[in-house]
Amino acid sequence: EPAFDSVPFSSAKIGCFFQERPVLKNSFLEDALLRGYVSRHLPQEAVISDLCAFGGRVADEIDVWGRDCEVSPPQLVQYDPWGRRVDHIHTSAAWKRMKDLSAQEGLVSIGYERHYGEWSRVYQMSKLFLFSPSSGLYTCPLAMTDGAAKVIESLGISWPVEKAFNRLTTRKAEDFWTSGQWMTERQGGSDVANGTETVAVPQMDGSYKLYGYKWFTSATDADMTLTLARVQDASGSTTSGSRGLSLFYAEVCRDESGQLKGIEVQKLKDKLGTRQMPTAELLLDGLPAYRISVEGRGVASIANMLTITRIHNSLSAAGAMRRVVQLARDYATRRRAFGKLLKDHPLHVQTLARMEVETRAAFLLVMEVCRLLGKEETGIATELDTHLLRLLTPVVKLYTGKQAVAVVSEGLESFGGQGYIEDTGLPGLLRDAQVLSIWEGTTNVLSLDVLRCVARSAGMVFHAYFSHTKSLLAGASGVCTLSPAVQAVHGALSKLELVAQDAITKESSYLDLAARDLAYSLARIYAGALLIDHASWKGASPADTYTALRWCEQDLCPVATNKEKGWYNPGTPLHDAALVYDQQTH
Ligand code: UCC
Ligand code: FAD
Repeated sequence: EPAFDSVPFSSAKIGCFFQERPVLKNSFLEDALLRGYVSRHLPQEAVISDLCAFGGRVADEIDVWGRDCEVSPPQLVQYDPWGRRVDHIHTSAAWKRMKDLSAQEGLVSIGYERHYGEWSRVYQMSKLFLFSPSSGLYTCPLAMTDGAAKVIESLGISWPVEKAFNRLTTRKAEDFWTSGQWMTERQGGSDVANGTETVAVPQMDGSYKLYGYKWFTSATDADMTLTLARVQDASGSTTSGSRGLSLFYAEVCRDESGQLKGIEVQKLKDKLGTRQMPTAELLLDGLPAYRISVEGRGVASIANMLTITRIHNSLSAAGAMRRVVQLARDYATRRRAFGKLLKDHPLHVQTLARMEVETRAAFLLVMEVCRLLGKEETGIATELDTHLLRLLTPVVKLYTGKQAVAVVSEGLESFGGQGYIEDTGLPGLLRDAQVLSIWEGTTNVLSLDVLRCVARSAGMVFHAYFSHTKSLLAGASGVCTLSPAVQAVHGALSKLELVAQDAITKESSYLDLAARDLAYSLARIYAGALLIDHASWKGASPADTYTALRWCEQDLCPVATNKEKGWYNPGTPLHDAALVYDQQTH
């Protein structure tokens, strides 16, 4: 009989082999593209050392807090033991710590201090990019906080929002406020113009009281919010549609008896992901508020918030992709199958390489939008830059949101069964990615937004798009290793030009049907040009060139391909509907 010690399984010993876990390292040092991008555009020593230190802090300290946020989700206590309404949303200690950290690290304020001029947004967003996948979704309140600060700045920093602006953009943890963004009601989150029922009743002192039901309010532990409502006139009537909507600022605070002023928290939503963060349904029952837009300009005035939160959304998408790739490549150096490490299986590494290409493209798209935003905010944007920012914001949001789900899902598979196990922390990445294509405008709604901004600019956004893409390609004209990629993008641009013409003149009825493919084409072509541009920079690596070549091998202009196939012909919607609602019995 073998000696007890050599028996591999017993109640005292559950086998000899234990798989090493994937290790999260300093995400700044681990990310060649991020480091390259920052060295190229923002080589200041203070920035690089801050990002490096923060990357280390995220791995060594913050990531655990993020996990704590997931395992200790918020809870709503509606009543005290004696039956009095209290509406307390209890959040974890880790969630609260994230708030302090966010202020101290300047995760919002960097964008407003503007110490690095036009590159301040790139700096801020690079830091958020490192933070995002470990933040326990604290990036959600930060996105709305940033968006609210942007709206206030654009409308003018004066009473009654001056104090709020200072608090939203402070580095002092004790003063820092976060903001909500309450736009969605029961009837519509996309169609805000028809879905908003909330009314604003004017008060003698010029303020308002809001009455309505906000169906989705995220990070509801916020200190203030921006929200939409319809002003009631003296006869009690309101104006319907978008023209009836105005923008309001409200503080979320309690009266002397401890009750929320004018708000009842009806419930916390039970969500697929984003569980770290409270998302509530709120009854507004006389919420004191100030109108901060011109009457009837609510949607146009909150659009600045949408721009910022959509950029944050894109950043989170790219950040989730980067995180799963970093963990997957580390794991491939620790896990063996069929006699060798996963990293030595070419098919596995091919899979990781494809994820890496997607991640790099997403990163450059996001940083491009941040670059343009930075120019706009420092007053040096050309007309072309402004048009490009308007066009690319929804394009990048919708594209990266979708790709994040695909890449993170693939990433989970690279851990095998462990990718499906909750306490590894991996499944949460996928759950949280799924929301990125829903909130802040769904894929289709943003695709239609692209069409609208093309039509409303009389084609100027396309002019900006084509001329900037071509100028990026021109910079790489002497680099022969990149020429297949350059040719591919040129070819795709020529095809796109035909569809663009239709979109500008609005003469073609197929455009709505082509909207999603058009947006994808805009994203893929632009990402191709950015990858080429980055690969032609003097500090670029062979991996940068390889990424550009690989990216440009795909169909860069699916809208032209599908148009040629007849997918947008007038009969197609009927066929689609017949397929979707097929009732044929056999
Ligand atoms: O979902 C939410 C989540 C909160 C959590 C935060 C997460 C952040 C990321 C964190 C990562 C971890 S908050 C709710 C978000 N809701 C949406 O995104 C709404 C989606 N629906 C749309 O975007 C629609 O297209 C609407 C609501 C904007 C359509 O409204 P209208 O009123 O029908 O549209 P109009 O008439 O076209 O636009 C009214 C005005 C126009 O200005 P004028 O009158 O000057 O021409 C438009 O040009 O608003 C202007 N406008 C815009 N301007 C509309 N959209 C934009 C835009 N995107 N940029 C600039
Ligand atoms: P609908 O508008 O009903 O859309 C349903 C489907 O129809 C989608 O696939 C959409 O793409 C499609 N569709 C709609 N219109 C068209 C069209 N014209 N053409 C083609 N397709 C179309 N909102 C806030 O205001 N504040 C928050 O803090 C907030 N937090 C949220 C948190 C979470 C976790 C979630 C999931 C949502 C949150 N939302 C918030 C709401 C979110 O913004 C909306 O759910 C979203 O904008 C979609 O609106 P909807 O739910 O009404 O969907």
